[in-house]
Amino acid sequence: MGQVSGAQIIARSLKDQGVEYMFGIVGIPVIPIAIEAQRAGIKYYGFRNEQAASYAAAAIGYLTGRPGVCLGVSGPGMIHGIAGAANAWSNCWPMLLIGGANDSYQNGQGAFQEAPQVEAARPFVKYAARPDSLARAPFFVEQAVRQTIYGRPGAAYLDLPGDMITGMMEESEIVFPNRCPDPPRTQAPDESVAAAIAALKTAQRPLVIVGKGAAYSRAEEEVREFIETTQLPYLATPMGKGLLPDNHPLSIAPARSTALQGADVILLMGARLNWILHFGQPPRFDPKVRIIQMDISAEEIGTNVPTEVALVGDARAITGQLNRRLQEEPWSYPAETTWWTALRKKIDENAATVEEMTHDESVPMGYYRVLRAIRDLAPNDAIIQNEGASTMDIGRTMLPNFLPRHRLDAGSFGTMGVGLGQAIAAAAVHPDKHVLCIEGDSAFGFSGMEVETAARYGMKNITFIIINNNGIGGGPDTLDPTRVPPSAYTPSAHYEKMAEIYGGKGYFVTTPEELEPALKEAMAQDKPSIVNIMISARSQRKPQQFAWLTR
Ligand SMILES: Cc1ncc(C[n+]2csc(CCOP(=O)(O)OP(=O)(O)O)c2C)c(N)n1
Ligand SMILES: [Mg+2]
Repeated sequence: MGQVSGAQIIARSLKDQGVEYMFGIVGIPVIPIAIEAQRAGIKYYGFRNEQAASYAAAAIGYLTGRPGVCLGVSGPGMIHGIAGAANAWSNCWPMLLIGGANDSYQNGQGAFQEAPQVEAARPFVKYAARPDSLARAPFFVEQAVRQTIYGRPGAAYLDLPGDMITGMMEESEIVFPNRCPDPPRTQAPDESVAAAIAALKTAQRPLVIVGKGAAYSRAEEEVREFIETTQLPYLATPMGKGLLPDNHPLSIAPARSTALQGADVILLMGARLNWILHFGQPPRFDPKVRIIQMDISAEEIGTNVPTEVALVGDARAITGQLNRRLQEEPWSYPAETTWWTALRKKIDENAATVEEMTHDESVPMGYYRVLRAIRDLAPNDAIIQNEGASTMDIGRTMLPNFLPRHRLDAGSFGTMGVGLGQAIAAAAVHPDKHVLCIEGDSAFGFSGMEVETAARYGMKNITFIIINNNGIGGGPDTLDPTRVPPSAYTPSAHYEKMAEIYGGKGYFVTTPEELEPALKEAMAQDKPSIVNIMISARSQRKPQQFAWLTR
């Protein structure tokens, strides 16, 4: 025993609470926290902007079930980190933002980088606090971590003044709480489980929607058993994709609009009826649709559409309950119904349209041709990070996921700029898997400098792929600097040259002949590589009945 510093106490508390990853930028007063975190065995990743670091921390929460930490300096650093806290809030992902703060004895004096940080974080976090003393800091760390993962997951904020970080204490005087256990898997009452099955049995046109809440709760085995036992058609939300493999015969993804519009009973499994699902309302949904809603948050029940049966609790536990009930009284939805016929017809029609577009060999290329190449070269266990407007909307339909929690994108908040941070988080958690970071040229620009971060940490498993149409939804081939349209970026910008910063390799692709060889070579490099693919500014999605925009 002896004297320990505030930074040591914080680092040990974080490690005790199961924090494994920290992303951030150091400076006064948080440098010692990063150093002590590394000493405590937490993997620290120094970023180029706290926004990207905060997106990485939130992705860690989703991928691992324990919060990632974003560490930022006081004032502007912490403010940048709010971006990730807000993204975590909207996605319901655990994340812990830690902000340094001015020395507490300078409060109100106009101290260096002084800012109302706890107040600034508050609307986006479940818990925001400044420890009231160094001795009680471990108590606050445990509270913060527990709040991020118990109930509906989300972000927490801890505010640490410089004098607390550098303060010294006798180690024997500090109480370190035990690791807070993973959250209890709460179940639904038996009568609700019975009511859910009974409601499904009365459906003419049932549909299951599997969301990222179910993915977060690691419900993949239970959901697969449920879908295969009941033989119900299902649709995955963007990050619910992969909970069951996307090529599953019961997936009706290509007939999404038809399914949403026609369904008379919908079982939501960890998916919210927010904007991504058009609020569950007409004209995208049947005005009389009946909803069975499984959600971790009681407050979510009944949002936008009244709920017929509420299943409040953990998706994995409750789906297990449904499965046990189905073992007692077996039931499945018939394979030959007019509903299935309508869905299958739509699936076949859409598949034919898309297939044709993927084989269009014209120059400049279109999204579908490029995404086909990526699809065909991606290993089945690749982690797909995908953001942009059309780059993401088309990417979601074209790039299959075969495993749960293997897709990361702009999410419920529609945040551009999450891509590189999420890719780095995924590469940190899965060093043995390929991470394909497929970005619109605009999306890439938000955090493009983090290619250097990925290279610095030897993340050769990441390939950055930019689908470049000269702007936000496309821009002109030439620019007059006196009349730049708001959506335009530099035509044919050579983003791939950023790989030269770290001695990596970049590829500039303009034709279908160059495409596959460049992707293959890039994926085999021993440093992260960048493939910059020019496409037509006029390339678009196939005509949609109702577009599923996700940003
Ligand atoms: C933080 C943030 N800023 C701005 C936007 C608005 N926005 C939506 S999509 C998009 C970029 C689309 O362009 P790109 O990434 O090049 O994809 P494309 O559609 O051109 O393939 C932007 C800026 C946003 N969603 N998030
Ligand atoms: Mg673009």
